[in-house]
Amino acid sequence: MNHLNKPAIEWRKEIVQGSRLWLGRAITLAESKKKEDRSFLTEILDGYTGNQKSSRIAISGPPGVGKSSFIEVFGGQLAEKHSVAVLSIDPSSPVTGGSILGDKTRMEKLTAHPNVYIRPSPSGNTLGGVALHTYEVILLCEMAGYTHILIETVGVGQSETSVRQLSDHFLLLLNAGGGDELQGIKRGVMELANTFVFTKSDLLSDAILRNSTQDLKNALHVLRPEELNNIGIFSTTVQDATTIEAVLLSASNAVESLRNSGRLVELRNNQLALKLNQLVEEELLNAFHQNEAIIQMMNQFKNQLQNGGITLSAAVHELMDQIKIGKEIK
Ligand SMILES: Nc1nc2c(ncn2[C@@H]2O[C@H](COP(=O)(O)OP(=O)(O)OP(=O)(O)O)[C@@H](O)[C@H]2O)c(=O)[nH]1
Ligand SMILES: [Mg+2]
Repeated sequence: MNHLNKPAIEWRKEIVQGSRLWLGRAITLAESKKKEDRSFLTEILDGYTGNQKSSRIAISGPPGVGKSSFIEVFGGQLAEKHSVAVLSIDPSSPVTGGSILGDKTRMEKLTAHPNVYIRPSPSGNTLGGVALHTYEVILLCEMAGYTHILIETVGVGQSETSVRQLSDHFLLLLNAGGGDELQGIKRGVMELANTFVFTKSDLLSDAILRNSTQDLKNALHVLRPEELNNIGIFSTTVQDATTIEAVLLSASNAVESLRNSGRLVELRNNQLALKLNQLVEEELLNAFHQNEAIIQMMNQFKNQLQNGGITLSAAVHELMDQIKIGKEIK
């Protein structure tokens, strides 16, 4: 197949040689909903499963906590020795225009750095969709020679799980505060992160930072007692390059130790299996809810349930029968 008059193998050559133009075009294919684009991408990726020597680091946290500002410094330090791709995804909002503009100004130096490739992802997709195309975007970036992939995502509960499944290391940025800041963070997210970073420490007193750190340690002591020694906890500000470097070292060491023990391959393979499950479930659910016959039956049952015309279990069984007899759930 030809796309833009170029066979897939030529696209791949361009990408491997580091052409940002063709990398960008391939990423657009990954983000496309068109079937022919997706299958052309399969041809480009043909057999490529990523770089086993790369590091994929997710950086998540609540809106405005300072993710992009942190990445500007953290990514800049990485870029001194490595080539870095920064992917920002925002599954929570249907419009990313604002945050893309924000990121451009907050990652000014990084944007101009020759070793750095920055790509904001359009959102408005389903979470699974974001996870799928981001995974393919990671592969494309690695194919293009980027060895460090930073994935920024706004933490909105579910999105962290999705992004965790794409990364080797999960950095969670947190607001320190009056002591109740941890309550806003879901327990599940606390269980996902490898490194915790309180941001904007320049705006806070030492006492507040100490209390927040202690609260976090207490929570982790209950939730993850055996891992406590492997979890990094930091307080920093964008002006504090030394601490950000310490965060970088801690994250890099963690990924290296995974790699050296062989657990990185295992982790990535498990992630792929999980993603397959997640995506199939999501596709099934979408297909179910978009199916005309199902929609009609659901509406009919809703009425019948209200006036006792059908029992709940009978309604469920009839809907399931509709699937079993294979009436296209496309
Ligand atoms: N004082 C201070 N302000 C900071 C620091 N880090 C970030 N900020 C400010 O906090 C605001 C939000 O920063 P961003 O880096 O855009 O935060 P974000 O988490 O990427 O935001 P979204 O992507 O919109 O969720 C900006 O006005 C930054 O200038 C810091 O260390 N100290
Ligand atoms: Mg941001």
